[in-house]
Amino acid sequence: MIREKVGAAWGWILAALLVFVVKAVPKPHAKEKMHWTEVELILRKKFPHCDIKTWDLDYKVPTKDDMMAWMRKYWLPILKIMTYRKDESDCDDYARAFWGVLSIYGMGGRPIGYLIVDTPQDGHAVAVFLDVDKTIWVIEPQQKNLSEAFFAFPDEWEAKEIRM
Ligand SMILES: [Ca+2]
Repeated sequence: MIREKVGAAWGWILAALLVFVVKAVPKPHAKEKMHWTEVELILRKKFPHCDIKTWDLDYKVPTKDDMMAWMRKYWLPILKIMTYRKDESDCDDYARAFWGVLSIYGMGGRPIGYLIVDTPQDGHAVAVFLDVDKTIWVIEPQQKNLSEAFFAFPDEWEAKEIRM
C-alpha cells in the first residue's frame, strides 16, 4: 500500500515536471514583442534617409530560424508557381507577393516588410526583417536556397522605402 502511494507520488512529480518543461519551451513566432517606436528607431538608426512606415502597434518578433521554417512551409510552394518575367513578375512583384503571403498565413504583425533600394547598378526590391537580436536581415524572396536568402544589408545599397 505504502509502496503504491510512493509510486503514485513520483508519477505526479514527473507529470508536473513534464508540464513545467513543456511550458518552458518557447512557442515559435511569438517570442518577443516590440513596440512600433522601437522598430522605427532601429530602422531609422540604420537607414536615416529612408522613407519608413510601420503599420502595427506591437510587433511579435520571430527568430531567423522561425522565419526559415515559415518560408520552407509557406513561401517555397509559392516560388514554384511564380516565373520571373521582366517587369511583369520581377523583384518588386516577388517582394510584394512575399509580404502578402505573410499576411495570408497569419504572419502579419511581425517586423517583416517591403524594402526598395538603390544599388550601384539599378533599383531593387527585397524583403527586410528584424529578428529577436534586433539584427536587420535582408531577405531575397526570389532565392530558393534559404541559407542564401538571408544576408546583411550591403554597404553599397541605399534604402529608399520600407513598409513594415
Ligand atoms: Ca514589376
